[in-house]
Amino acid sequence: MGVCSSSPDDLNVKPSTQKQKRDAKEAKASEDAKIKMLLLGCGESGKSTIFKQMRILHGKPQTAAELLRLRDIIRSNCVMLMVALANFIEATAEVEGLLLADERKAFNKVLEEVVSNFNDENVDANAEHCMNHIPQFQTLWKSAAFKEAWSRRAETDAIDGHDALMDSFDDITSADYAVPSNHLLLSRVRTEGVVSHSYDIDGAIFEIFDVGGQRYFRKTWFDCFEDVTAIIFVASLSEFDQMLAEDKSKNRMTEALDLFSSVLDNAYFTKIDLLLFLNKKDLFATKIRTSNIADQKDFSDFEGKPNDFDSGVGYFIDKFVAFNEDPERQVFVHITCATDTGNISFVWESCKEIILEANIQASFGL
Ligand SMILES: Nc1nc2c(ncn2[C@@H]2O[C@H](COP(=O)(O)OP(=O)(O)O)[C@@H](O)[C@H]2O)c(=O)[nH]1
Ligand SMILES: [Mg+2]
Repeated sequence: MGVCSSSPDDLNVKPSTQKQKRDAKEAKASEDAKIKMLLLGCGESGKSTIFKQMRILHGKPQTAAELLRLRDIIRSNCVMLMVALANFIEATAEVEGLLLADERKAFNKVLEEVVSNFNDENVDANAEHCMNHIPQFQTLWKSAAFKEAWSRRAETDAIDGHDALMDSFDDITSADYAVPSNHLLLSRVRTEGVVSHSYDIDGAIFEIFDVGGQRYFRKTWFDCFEDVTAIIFVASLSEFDQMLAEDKSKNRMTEALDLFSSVLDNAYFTKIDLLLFLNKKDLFATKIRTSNIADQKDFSDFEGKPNDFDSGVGYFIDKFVAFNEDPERQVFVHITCATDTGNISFVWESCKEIILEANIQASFGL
């Protein structure tokens, strides 16, 4: 995009300064052509998984070095799950009592060598623990005690969905393990600060920002709030009966509702329609069969059919959408499964159209 310098002022500046000015104008023009999209939401809602899906759909495949790192992250995720369950079992006598003699031996070894010096952020150390305790983890994952602990995972820090990793434990710990895309999408590292990536999508440059969702990371969000075209707010449907990792007295869904309300009210975003992804529909579908929404203190006003997927989803949609008091503004709701590439590809097609339209309107100042 060329910019002519024809004003008298421009003629009076030195050539190097003229060039700087021209570069700055060009940079500004290309900034304007960019679509800036934020992924916002609480920790573990699924933001980074959607960020990964964008790369699967529009970016380059993982490099060999990235795949190697992912292998270690996945092994570390297996250890994180086993530690979360072991902590719960140790503190819950009736579950600990389910351990058989050989399982108890494996359990003690894991407590002593893994749990006692565990640091969930040290991927390398955890991947090493994984490889050094394969028989113990195999024994424990099959045990009645760990099955019971998994069924009570809402009371632990276990990440829903990571049972699928332990079910593939033999593959994951084999020497020739090549990370499949479903494991890539299940892998979890906590996002710290803000990360972004640009993709050329249908001729438009989308710069997509992923942020750390836990309370202590939210202060970093403000750095990327200017000139935003679109926001995807991600909330996990399946977390209506779970407490926050960073505050065990706060229901995760209530935290998501509060955060959504503050995003809607944020002065930077008043002109932006919001795309709301009510995520983890697969886990919600399983959970709703046995967990009643009305049993949660914060949602005791639920009057829909108990154990019914549609009633539950409808109730939470109403709760989120009710925060939008501006008739000029829209909240587009999608019920998603972020680990399912087909589902995200389908949902993204309609979101993309809305975002491109919003970008055209914004560029005409509408
Ligand atoms: N089963 C299932 N797991 C999901 C879904 N979305 C995210 N996850 C998993 O939930 C965990 C947290 O997701 P992540 O994207 O890291 O959350 P973030 O903290 O919001 O970035 C990861 O292990 C994901 O694989 C979903 O729709 N279904
Ligand atoms: Mg993340």
